[in-house]
Amino acid sequence: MIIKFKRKNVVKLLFSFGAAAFLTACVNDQSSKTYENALDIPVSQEMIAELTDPPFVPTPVGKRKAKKLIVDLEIQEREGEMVNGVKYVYWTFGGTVPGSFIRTRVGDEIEFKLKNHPDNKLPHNIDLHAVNGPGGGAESSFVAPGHEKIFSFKTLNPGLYVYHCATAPVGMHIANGMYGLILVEPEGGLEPVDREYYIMQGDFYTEGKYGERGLQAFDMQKAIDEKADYVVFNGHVGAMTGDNALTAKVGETVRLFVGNGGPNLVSSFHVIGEIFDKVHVEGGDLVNDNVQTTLIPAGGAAIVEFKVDVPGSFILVDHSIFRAFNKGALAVLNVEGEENEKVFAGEIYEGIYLPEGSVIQSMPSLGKKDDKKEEVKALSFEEKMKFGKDKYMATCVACHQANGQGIEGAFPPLAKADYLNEDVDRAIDIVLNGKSGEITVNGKKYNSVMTAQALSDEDVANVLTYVYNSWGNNKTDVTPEMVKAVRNR
Ligand code: HEC
Ligand SMILES: [Cu+2]
Repeated sequence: MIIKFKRKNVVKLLFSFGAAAFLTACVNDQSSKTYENALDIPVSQEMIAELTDPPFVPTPVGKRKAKKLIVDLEIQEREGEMVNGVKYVYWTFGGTVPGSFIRTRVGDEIEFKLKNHPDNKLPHNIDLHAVNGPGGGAESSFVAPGHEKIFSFKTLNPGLYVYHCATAPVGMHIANGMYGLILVEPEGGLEPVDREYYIMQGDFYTEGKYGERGLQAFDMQKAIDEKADYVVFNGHVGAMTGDNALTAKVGETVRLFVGNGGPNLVSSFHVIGEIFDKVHVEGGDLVNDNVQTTLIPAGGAAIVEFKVDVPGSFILVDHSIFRAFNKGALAVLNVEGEENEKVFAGEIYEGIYLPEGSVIQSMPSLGKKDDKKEEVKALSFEEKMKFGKDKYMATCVACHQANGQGIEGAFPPLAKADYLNEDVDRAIDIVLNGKSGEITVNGKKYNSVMTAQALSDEDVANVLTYVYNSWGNNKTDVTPEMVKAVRNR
């Protein structure tokens, strides 16, 4: 069963890299000699594998010959932050979720050393999908805290593979973040590109619901029911937004190594405003061109490549879209450079179109807005903050994000926002009636649409009181009377 790597596959692969790569590979390098069977590829010398934290990947293998590659990976159980104020104990390969990226080439002989840090509480192991052998190495690598295990394997099949912990209860180990990617490059390496990044989706199950503060324990029942509270890229909400956004320049080709650790959900991976020029489907040899959204199974991966033609913020999402805007499956790629109006001309005309008297669409109203029971007793400031936060986490967070930081180019910030702090009646009006057209917030322009939020006067007062009393804003206390006054203007 091991003889899977046939010469015709190697040749086909080389051809798919284009004539230039093929010629250089064949003309000037002995190492490009192809073997009937990857098992016959000789290894010379030893090398310590470079391991990287997401979203970065190690140096490409290029034309290096097959080697004995030493991978030294340490399991760490450590507390991290899922989203602002929400703590979670992650179990990790190398201290990050996903675990360290491992980059190899076909024919490498991997000597895999797995260490379980003495401070850890549990035994763990590793199942690498790149292994041909029982359990993908799971049995041979089972290791207790304060111990280490060494096993070895030869990489026979090029491709992008998931690795994960396979210690019982397997689902729980994966749900706590124990997964990562191992790349096996083909003979001669993948075609060079300008930027490469490492992204991995995972679903998380916590006792509290999304955004509920404090240390959150893993919730087994929610995991069994597949009711994820968080669906995120790279272990937590906002791992690649704001200052941590991915970057590229106009004209560059970007390659994303995208994996899905699960444990449960499959990913409909999509980049808003981009088309994948190439997708290495399921991380294998098959290359599909011109793809909008690619499906990445739990325990699977894909390599996607695209050239960025225009500047802007491109949003990476799981297009099962509530996961993106309500559970965290959202990352940002910021592209800098010259505009190109031939590719995209932005807004070229705006006129008035009023079929039913309103340009701004309303969210469907769920209840009656003017409940008679309104005149109960006024809420204390603490109650307003609490209800306001709940409302914020249920309604506004999708766009303005958990810390009110917004998303550059798409959703303006509410944290330390000059626009917000300037005029409370205007802010109330925006929440009641929505907003479109260009505005400038903290020196950055936004030109988008916020839909009217169908909230009662009290809800608007609470949510804005929460916003004004968080993240460095001016501490305005917004009352239902103020909201009513704006509503009746
Ligand atoms: C569907 C996405 C979306 C949701 C949900 C949303 N907003 Fe907005 N919001 C926007 C956009 C887009 C703008 C900018 C509109 C423009 O460009 O004219 C905006 C602008 C604002 C502004 C003025 C700009 C600033 O930064 O101060 C305030 C205040 C605001 N929103 C508050 C809220 C509050 C409070 C909620 C929840 C009750 C909310 N928004 C929900 C998308 C959203
Ligand atoms: Cu484990």
